Amino acid sequence: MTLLRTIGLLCLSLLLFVGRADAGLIFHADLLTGTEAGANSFADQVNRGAPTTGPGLGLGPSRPLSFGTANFFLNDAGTALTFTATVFNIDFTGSQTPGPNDDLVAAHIHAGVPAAPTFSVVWGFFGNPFNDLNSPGAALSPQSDCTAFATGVGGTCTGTWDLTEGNSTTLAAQLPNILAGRSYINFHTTQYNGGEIRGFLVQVPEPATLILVGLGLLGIAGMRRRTV
Ligand SMILES: [Ca+2]
Ligand SMILES: [Ca+2]
Ligand SMILES: [Cu+2]
Repeated sequence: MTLLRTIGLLCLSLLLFVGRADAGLIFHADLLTGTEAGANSFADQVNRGAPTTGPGLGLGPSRPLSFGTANFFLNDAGTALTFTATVFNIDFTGSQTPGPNDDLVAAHIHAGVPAAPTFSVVWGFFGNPFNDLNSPGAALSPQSDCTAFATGVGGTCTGTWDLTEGNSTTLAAQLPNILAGRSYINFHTTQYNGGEIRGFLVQVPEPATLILVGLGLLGIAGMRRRTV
């Protein structure tokens, strides 16, 4: 056996082992204004105006676009989806900026069926509905998995969607939608109460898996070259 062939076979067998060991799934979301859709969202500037400080829709000085990122981990058993989100230029306390238009009013995960521009709220983690039932933030008012930045405008949120939690649904019922790319995380503000930023959950291949696939393919390529 050539060295390359040995490496290739070793990587493929490691890959099978990793596949069997399956340590859960990772998802990533980029939250942007441009991803919004539907009534009263950032996409609906006919009714909500361009992003301004207010008071009043589309009134007052303009304000910077909001954005963020979120990372999710679904455990091996598929019973808990843990997430952390970081968001900029949305006012998490109502006093990070003078005007009300950028104030956070609610944040959720939405999921649903194909071909719909917006999906139903399936699990809320700030404001209404609040579905992270075992979170310490359930005792707060408003109910919240989020913490404002000490300085600057925005904050972070973290929580876990457990198997039986949900807004008239459950994680178990929504997993097929999430795995099929039909879910997004959404932050709603006073000005865009239909949604100011959102991002679809996209599954991220684990780095170890990617490296093993790459080495396995290199090994196979090496085998082919030598046998020609
Ligand atoms: Ca504000
Ligand atoms: Ca929970
Ligand atoms: Cu929402």
